[in-house]
Amino acid sequence: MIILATDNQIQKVADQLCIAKSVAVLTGAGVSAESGIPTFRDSLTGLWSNFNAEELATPMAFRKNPELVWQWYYSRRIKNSSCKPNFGHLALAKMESKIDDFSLITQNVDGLHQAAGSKNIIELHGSLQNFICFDNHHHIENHIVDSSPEKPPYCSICGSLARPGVVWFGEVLPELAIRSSMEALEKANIFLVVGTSGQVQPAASFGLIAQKNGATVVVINPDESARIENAIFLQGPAGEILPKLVSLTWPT
Ligand code: BV8
Repeated sequence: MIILATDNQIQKVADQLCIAKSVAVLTGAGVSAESGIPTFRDSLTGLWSNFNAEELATPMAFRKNPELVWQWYYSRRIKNSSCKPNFGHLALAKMESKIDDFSLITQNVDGLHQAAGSKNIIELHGSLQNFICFDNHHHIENHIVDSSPEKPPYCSICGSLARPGVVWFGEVLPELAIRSSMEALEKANIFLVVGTSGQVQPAASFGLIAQKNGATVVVINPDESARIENAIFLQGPAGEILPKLVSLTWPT
């Protein structure tokens, strides 16, 4: 992929970033694309090619066919474990080290921002590093998860089925994640929206909320359709735009 945004366009954002007191970033599946993790709406490949992610990522799908949904998440967990943070993840970790008040809000469940060294991470949709039981959200040990590729193990406390510690469609987001995100959007001078198609609520509304609070919103995405009205658009892959933005903002 090539960078379509001009150096001049990126420099204009760098000029604002270097004087920003508070920065918030929202990432979606696109920021992990260059690490080899298919984006959420990429057609599901192989065994999953005849399924729709939004239909599988629901409590109803799990109740209807726990083995199918379990195997999908198990395969994603194995895939994620072999993927490494890319230059986009690393650039966001460096940006955080340069800005006193920095919040990284992610829709992703792959753990790559943590692996890249980012610290103040708000996981809106949970994490594939964490498994819980369906009925009571008791923690399920990773070694029990790893030893059961075909079907969900049972919770040793209440006997209900294990499930991934992610937020499914139709489930409410963690209260703390929402509260922390709103706090970050209230004070951000700049809000970067990176690698998300803006289809999933409530994250899809964060750009508008940030704008209403007076932030400059910058969208980073190779796809024009991700544009947000009255926002700056830097067209190109996150793994190339973000490192360039960081090097132009902090040249040393
Ligand atoms: C909620 C975890 C309140 C699981 C995910 C009816 C009933 C109930 C709710 C609803 C309803 N109708 C609507 C809703 C709300 C619903 C929703 O928004 N639905 C959509 C589909 C219309 N939201 C919810 O249900 C949320 N909860 O609202 O609670 C409630 C509760 C009950 C009743 C009513 C209300 C919960 C949503 C959380 C779902 N869980 N993930 C899992 O991962 O399996 S969401 C899932 O989609 C992933 O987290 C993913 O990150 C996220 C968003 O997608 P994107 O990240 O944007 O990924 P996508 O593939 O779409 O796009 C990738 C982008 O990257 C593209 O733009 C591409 O151009 C770009 N890209 C590609 N390469 C690169 C790149 N960018 C940069 N660099 C590159 N190299």
